[in-house]
Amino acid sequence: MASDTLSAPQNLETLRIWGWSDEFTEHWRALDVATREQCQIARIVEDPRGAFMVQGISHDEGPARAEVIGQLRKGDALWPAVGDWVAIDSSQLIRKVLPRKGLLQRKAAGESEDIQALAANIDCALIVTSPNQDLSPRRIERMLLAIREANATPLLVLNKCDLIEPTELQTLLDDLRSRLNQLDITAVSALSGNGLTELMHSVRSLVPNSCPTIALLGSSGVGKSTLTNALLGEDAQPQRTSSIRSDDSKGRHTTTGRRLLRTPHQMLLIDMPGVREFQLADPESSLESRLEEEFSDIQELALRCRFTNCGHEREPGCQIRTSLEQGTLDHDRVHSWRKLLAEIQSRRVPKKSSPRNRR
Ligand SMILES: Nc1nc2c(ncn2[C@@H]2O[C@H](COP(=O)(O)OP(=O)(O)OP(=O)(O)O)[C@@H](O)[C@H]2O)c(=O)[nH]1
Ligand SMILES: [Mg+2]
Ligand SMILES: [Zn+2]
Repeated sequence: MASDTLSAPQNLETLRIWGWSDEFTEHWRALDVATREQCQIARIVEDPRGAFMVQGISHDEGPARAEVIGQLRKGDALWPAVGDWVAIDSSQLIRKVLPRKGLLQRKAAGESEDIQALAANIDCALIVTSPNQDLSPRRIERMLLAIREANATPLLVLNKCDLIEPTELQTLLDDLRSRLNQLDITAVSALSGNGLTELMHSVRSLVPNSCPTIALLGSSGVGKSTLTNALLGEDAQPQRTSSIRSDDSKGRHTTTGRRLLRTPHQMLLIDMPGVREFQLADPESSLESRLEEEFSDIQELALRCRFTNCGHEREPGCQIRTSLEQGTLDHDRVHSWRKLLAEIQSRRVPKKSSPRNRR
């Protein structure tokens, strides 16, 4: 497509290497004429305190600094997040945020009800974990719901596989696959480079975009930045990494901001700070359907229980209980499903239906 059809004074190829795709062309065309005449398109690649760094305007230069115009602070205009496409004027002011493909978000840690935007317009999210105390299927399941809600494809990356024996690794992978309903899992060692080619193949086969945007999500110390550096190659300026604590294997929260970076293999990576807690932030209504998708195995069984209001405890003809007894369904997985369902439904204000109703 020629750049004039975009009616933006810039090269479409430069935008494409930063992840631009045709759906955003539609969004750009839908903006008012004044914005399109006075602005260029750029992508937010970093959001240091009080400012934004953008890319996509010029092919050769590094990121440019931008600020947000006052009007964006009012009303319900979208506030930029890393990964967003924005309209930026000649004074480097961000005038508008283009509609998103999706937003990865969570409830901010602690007591606050604030919602924290993690990354916008991602195609894929790597949930990075490692075979030590960090490994938590429960946390992975929460992240899965948020990733699906962001319209992105999840992939579990089991990093630091150099630290365990091959037979132990195989058992762990088998357990995780059965626990997480056949989720795509790739075992890698960011340190030795093992598994990285397979990881890139998996991403390519799961995500159709020619230049996908991939967020790295996981606790501090699992090796997100080490993995980012390995995928960026030697020519890139590396992300800082640091050793985990020897007493409890916890990370030191080395990465403090989100950064979108280009790899030599036409991929865009967003390295993120470690998240320990992952509280869901999306509306209850959409999360409930994500839960149904994510736990479709359990959902299908529940539909075949004798009673439509089966509580899956002691009711006769309960397919979930039968599968648990036969060992074809994982106890922890059912427990997680119940907990997440209760958590999502408890947000419903006012409470209309009990969790026992089928739909
Ligand atoms: N043995 C081994 N160590 C690894 C591997 N990947 C990362 N590490 C080490 O794990 C430690 C933490 O790595 P980081 O990349 O800083 O972890 P992070 O996930 O970015 O952590 P935060 O930025 O704090 O969220 C470092 O000492 C790395 O060298 C791996 O594949 N094998
Ligand atoms: Mg890091
Ligand atoms: Zn039942």
